[in-house]
Amino acid sequence: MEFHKTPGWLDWFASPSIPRFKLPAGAVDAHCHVFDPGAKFPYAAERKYTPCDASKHQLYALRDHLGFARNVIVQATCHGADNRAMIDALDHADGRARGVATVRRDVSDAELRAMHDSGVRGVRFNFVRRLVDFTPRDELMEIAGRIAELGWHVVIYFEAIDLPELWDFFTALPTTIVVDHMGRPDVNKPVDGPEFELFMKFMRQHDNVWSKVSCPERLSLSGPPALNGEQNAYRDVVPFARPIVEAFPDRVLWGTDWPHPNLRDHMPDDGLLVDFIPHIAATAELQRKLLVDNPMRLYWPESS
Ligand code: 0GY
Repeated sequence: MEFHKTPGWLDWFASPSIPRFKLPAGAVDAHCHVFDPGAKFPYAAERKYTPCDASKHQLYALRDHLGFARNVIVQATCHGADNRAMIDALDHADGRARGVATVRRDVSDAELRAMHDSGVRGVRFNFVRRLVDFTPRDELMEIAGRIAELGWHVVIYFEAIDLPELWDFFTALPTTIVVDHMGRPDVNKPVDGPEFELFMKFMRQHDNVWSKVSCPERLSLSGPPALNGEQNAYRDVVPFARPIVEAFPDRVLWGTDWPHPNLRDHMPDDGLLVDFIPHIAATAELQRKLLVDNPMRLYWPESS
């Protein structure tokens, strides 16, 4: 079956710059996707978009180009609960990739065990309305209970405005919880306002909650790095990401989000995204925790 990407979507940046910021040895890109290709791994009927092809080989070439050692590949909504593209990428990573799957209530224990053997260590629950249809909370809670027994965690993706309504469900989850992209703060609102303060409280009060301080390109209104230097790169995201890194240095992760599905206005140069890291993690110690120690503890505990 042939698939055509959603009209108006940008392709991923084909020739990313070499980052000026040198990643610490063993750094993990803890949020990326594969779309390898639709003819081989068909997209879900219920998807809200069709991405462009982005193969595992291209992902691993980017990993090496940017200076990462490992990847965490996150199931994207356009694949629904068919995890084959992600698992195939894990199976071809020489142990250098772990995965986060999407499963439904009918997944069998044998399927979960096989995913574990391929390197899956979490499931993703998505609450972003433009990306997914509603899944009943009792189904998600049942899945969380089952994957907790495997030592997996739950990755949650939601928008800041929805946190009050999701709070009781999130705080009842029995696993480590990893929030995608800081719970998508609205960077137009004040960093000391009630919305972002609720997110900080969520992390402060629950030490099983981690955050990916990723995706400035999705959150920023001020935009990409100026051509004359990185000073202004996504500067409006810094006041949100930096306090998270500084307050919770042992519970933050970072990822490129390659190949950046769902972007229409601006496609980031992944090298410049890496150059954004020292703006939010200013010291070598914070950088090592963010990029090496934390993702290794969560995804490769046997080697950390
Ligand atoms: C992301 C963000 C997005 C898309 C998905 O699974 C997805 O479709 O994650 C988005 O559109 O914000 O994490 O890649």
